Amino acid sequence: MKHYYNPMSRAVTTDWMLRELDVQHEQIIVDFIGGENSSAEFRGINPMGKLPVLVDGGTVVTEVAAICAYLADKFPEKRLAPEIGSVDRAAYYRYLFLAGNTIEPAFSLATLGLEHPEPASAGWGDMPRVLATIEAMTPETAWALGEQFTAADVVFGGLLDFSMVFNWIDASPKVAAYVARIRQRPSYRESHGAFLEILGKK
Ligand SMILES: N[C@@H](CCC(=O)N[C@@H](CS)C(=O)NCC(=O)O)C(=O)O
Repeated sequence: MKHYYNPMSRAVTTDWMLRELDVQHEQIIVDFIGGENSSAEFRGINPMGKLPVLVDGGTVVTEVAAICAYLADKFPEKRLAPEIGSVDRAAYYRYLFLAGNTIEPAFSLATLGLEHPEPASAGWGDMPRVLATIEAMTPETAWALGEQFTAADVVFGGLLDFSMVFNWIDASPKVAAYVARIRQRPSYRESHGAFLEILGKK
């Protein structure tokens, strides 16, 4: 498997997932600041020109949540996804899709001081609703699905962590405590070390 990565990108999250799984892969650094992601070769792999990308044989997977979900299913023995068809699987999908579909666009607009003029038609609604949903879905203890840490924590917890690092949210005590548990994980510490150091937050 090839993982197209840069330590100052969302690929830090998929790197964390790969470390949680402890599986062999080739890490290919793409200098997107220098424009390497605009090359014909890279656009041939991901027309969005974005990181991260996972290439597994002839299969290309893009989008943080899709990569994490794909990896969790590829290595079921690592127990980073609940069983297909289980009750937990439904909650798992919610966490995975909420991050990219709802939290990210809402936060991206909010960091620019913008709000969608029609929250009822914007898929992500508005910030008060997004923050209320984050609060409701953040676990009081342990992980998103209970005692079992899963890819839902990598995706949802990873995004909350980014949000705190970049001061996008004023985290509630419950969210701050969940993110603190995330930050204790050895794989998180390995994957986020360079990123936090560059930002001067280590
Ligand atoms: N929705 C994508 C977002 C990926 C993304 O925006 N990646 C940024 C780095 S964090 C990127 O590659 N930017 C380069 C560009 O768009 O030119 C995902 O979840 O993977």
